[in-house]
Amino acid sequence: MDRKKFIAMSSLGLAAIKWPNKSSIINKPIVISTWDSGMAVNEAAWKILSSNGKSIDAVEAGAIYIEDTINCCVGLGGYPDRDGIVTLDACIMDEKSNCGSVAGLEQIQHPISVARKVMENTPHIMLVGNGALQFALENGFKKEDGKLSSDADNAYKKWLEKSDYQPEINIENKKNHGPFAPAFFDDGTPNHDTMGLVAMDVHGDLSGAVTTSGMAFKVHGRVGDSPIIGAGLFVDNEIGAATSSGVGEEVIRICGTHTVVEYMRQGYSPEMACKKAVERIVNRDTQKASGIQVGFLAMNKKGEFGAYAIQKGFVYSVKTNNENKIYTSKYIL
Ligand code: SD4
Repeated sequence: MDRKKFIAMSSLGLAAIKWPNKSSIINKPIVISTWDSGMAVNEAAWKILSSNGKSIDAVEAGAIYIEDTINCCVGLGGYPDRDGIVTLDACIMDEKSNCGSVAGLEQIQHPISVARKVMENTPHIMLVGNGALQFALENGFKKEDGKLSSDADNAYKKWLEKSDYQPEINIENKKNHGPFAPAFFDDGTPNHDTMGLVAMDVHGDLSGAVTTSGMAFKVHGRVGDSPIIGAGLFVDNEIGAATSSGVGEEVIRICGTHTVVEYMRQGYSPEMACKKAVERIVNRDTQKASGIQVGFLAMNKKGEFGAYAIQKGFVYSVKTNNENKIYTSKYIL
């Protein structure tokens, strides 16, 4: 930085912020992902990262892995909407701010790969519903039969008994939830597991991916934060990247992951940046926040990582050269 610019920044109180340069990168490659299910996702991504591959390929591989796994909230094995239809949301973003997204996609095994094709093969960013399906089929994806997995079928039948419309998710701590928030489904399955992951490769480049079936038993057509760039995922290769899990509406309201990255740009650590974003949600309506969960997970350009949630129970997985480990997020309420 030249002297003039330094003095100008000092007078604005900005001199304390130091941007990492290549030599200060301390932790690469690295992949971080939401929830404990992220351990296996990290391993899938690591195969690419550890052989000097690109972070965009690593995050896609991680997302593909979980889309192939029976999981209440990801992929075709996920829980359906209130009409009994599984609708999938996914997005992907690379180090050049290229991004692609699909929402409300039905009967396609790998929405993350369709999102990547949107990124690479179209001038657009987001395709939804039938248009996304048509695009997937045109690009060689196979239409699956649309049957629910047996887990999802059982959960849906149970839900139909009452058909209570309670669009709440991610409250892992039963005692703490609000008046209308189910902590777990009746069979004991926790009501969470959207997969968001962020990776930095050996070249120091950041990418991220998110894949989900979204909120269980939602209104048909409802789209959450997960496929929305700046809400469920944001990557700025100069600064860092972030992803989210929880009640998507609250994340969208504050452009959650973009907000987290902007806090990192101001010099906050990943954990503090996530905390500041969570505080925005909590401070806006504390009573409402006491009944819901939102968690943010972030990494900066040095490979430092951190998370914060509204409530107890948000965990995340981190894979580096030294470890693949589950961390517990701090929380506000
Ligand atoms: C959504 N954020 O559709 C997602 C749900 C989620 O773990 O994160 N579940 O609002």
